[in-house]
Amino acid sequence: MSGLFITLEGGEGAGKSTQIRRLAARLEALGQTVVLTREPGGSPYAERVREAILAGQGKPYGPFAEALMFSAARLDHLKQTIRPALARGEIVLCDRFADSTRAYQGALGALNQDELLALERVVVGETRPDLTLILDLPAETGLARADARRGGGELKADRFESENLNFHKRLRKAFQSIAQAEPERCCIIDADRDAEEVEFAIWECIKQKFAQDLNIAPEPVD
Ligand code: T5A
Repeated sequence: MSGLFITLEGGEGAGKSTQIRRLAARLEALGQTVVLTREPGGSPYAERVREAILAGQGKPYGPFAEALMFSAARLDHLKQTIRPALARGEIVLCDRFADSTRAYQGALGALNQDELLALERVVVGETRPDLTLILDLPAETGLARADARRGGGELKADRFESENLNFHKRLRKAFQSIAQAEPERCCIIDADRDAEEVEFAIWECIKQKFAQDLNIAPEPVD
């Protein structure tokens, strides 16, 4: 018995947290057991690593060292949370996963992509997502949303939010390239519209991909 592993990816403020909750509710309404989790984080050890990374503690050591920190957290998250849930036949919805390392640490530059992919193979092994939803929107829009959520400057931007606009533009391109390179696994969702419309687009994608697994009745034809 093996469940489904679905990841949500995208730049800052893309709406992943908003959409992952909506998707979970729709799947639960079908009677599915859903595990909602996130990266970095998703297990007690990985949550501690998250705090350190987002506070910028890895930054002085460079992007590859940060990739190693994300990977250490991911190893534990896979072992403690993701693999056991999949083995129980549950649906794992994960807010960010290995594509974020490819995109973010890649976009920071000066990293050998082959080395990053080799690291991913070692850490992730066979536990690859069945589907990755990439929420795509202009970097400026995502950053404005993230800023508004922080109260327009009342709270400090975290380690990656505070990178410059060019970084966030490179990031968007990096996610688009991942989707182009792996169309079987990835579905690009236009996230620059109302949350309801984004939710609908995500659900269309889920139905297309998993109608049989989820026992979703086909749409009536007019
Ligand atoms: N990272 C992570 C790496 O560098 N490498 C890695 O390997 C991994 C795993 C994680 C950081 O770590 C980096 C990436 C990140 O910088 P985080 O706090 O988890 O940090 O940050 P994010 O994943 O970016 O989460 P955010 O909360 O910033 O963005 P979300 O989840 O995409 O957006 P969400 O849903 O919280 O929405 C943001 C705001 O916009 C509103 C929401 O209400 C909210 O206020 N909103 C909308 N507004 C208008 N229209 C819509 N359609 C909207 N949808 C949501």
